[in-house]
Amino acid sequence: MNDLLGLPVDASSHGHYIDQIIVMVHWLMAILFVGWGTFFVFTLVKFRKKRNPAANYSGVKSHASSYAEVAVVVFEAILLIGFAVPVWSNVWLKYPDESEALVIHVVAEQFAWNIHYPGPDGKFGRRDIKLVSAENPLGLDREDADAKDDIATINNLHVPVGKPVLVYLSSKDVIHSFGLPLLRVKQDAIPGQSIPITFTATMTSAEIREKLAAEYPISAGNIPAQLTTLVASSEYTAKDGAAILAKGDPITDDAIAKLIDAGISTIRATQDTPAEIACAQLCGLGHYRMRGTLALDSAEDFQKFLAEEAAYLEQ
Ligand SMILES: [Cu+2]
Repeated sequence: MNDLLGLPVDASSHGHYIDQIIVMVHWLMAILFVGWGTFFVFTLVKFRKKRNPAANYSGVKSHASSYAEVAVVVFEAILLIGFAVPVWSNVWLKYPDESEALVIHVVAEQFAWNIHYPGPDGKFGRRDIKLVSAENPLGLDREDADAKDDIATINNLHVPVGKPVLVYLSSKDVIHSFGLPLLRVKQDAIPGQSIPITFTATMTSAEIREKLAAEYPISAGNIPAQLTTLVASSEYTAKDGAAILAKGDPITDDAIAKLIDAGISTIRATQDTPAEIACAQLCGLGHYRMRGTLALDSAEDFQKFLAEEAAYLEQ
């Protein structure tokens, strides 16, 4: 059913709950669509002009449509009270203890995501609105002892797989919405509020890339248009052994020409950054470019990311 609805890969521990509700809501909509559509056609035929030349001012006597409406309300109440509310309390209200989770502050602005990690000391440094500038979008006070090791990135969120993440979400200007489609996370970011949201990733970006990889046929004059937006998911070499594409290389027109020359007729390709942060609120003219990359790292890769950022900080 998830494939039928075109839902993206589910890379979080709670995603199946959300998907289950999406599927149920779609079933309800399908039943309503078929039911009301049939009723509409039925009335068109039954009350056609030929058979009913004069208008009937007394109206419908049957209660069938009232019963149908009551049934819809009952079904919706079951969805809401029986499924949506329990999922809400199970998924979003079960915040992990901060000692067991990776705590991250995310501050939205027009049109970027500022990500703030506490650094090795685990303490977030002071932020001051007076210090906000183009170089310091978070307004982080680097003089503060807790801020010295803090890591700040823009549009680049890394989280380790298998560890609960607790995000405190806020906004500097207007209402944005922090959307992580592959993790089934969506939460409005509201100026003046710090809203906690939690999730645990279950798949690394590399695993998702592997899952999304597909074979694309290539031949002279017949190149799938989306191919040049993807990256290679296998290695390809020419007949003389020269490398054409390594795993993860962007697929260029030039590379495709070389592959065809080498007699290769299909290429395995995938998305480079399958997971992203999307703003799900129309937050201004630049809304369309408010997207960040979300890297789902193995524990080692996440430590590597932190070490790289720490080294960058020392410079
Ligand atoms: Cu936005």
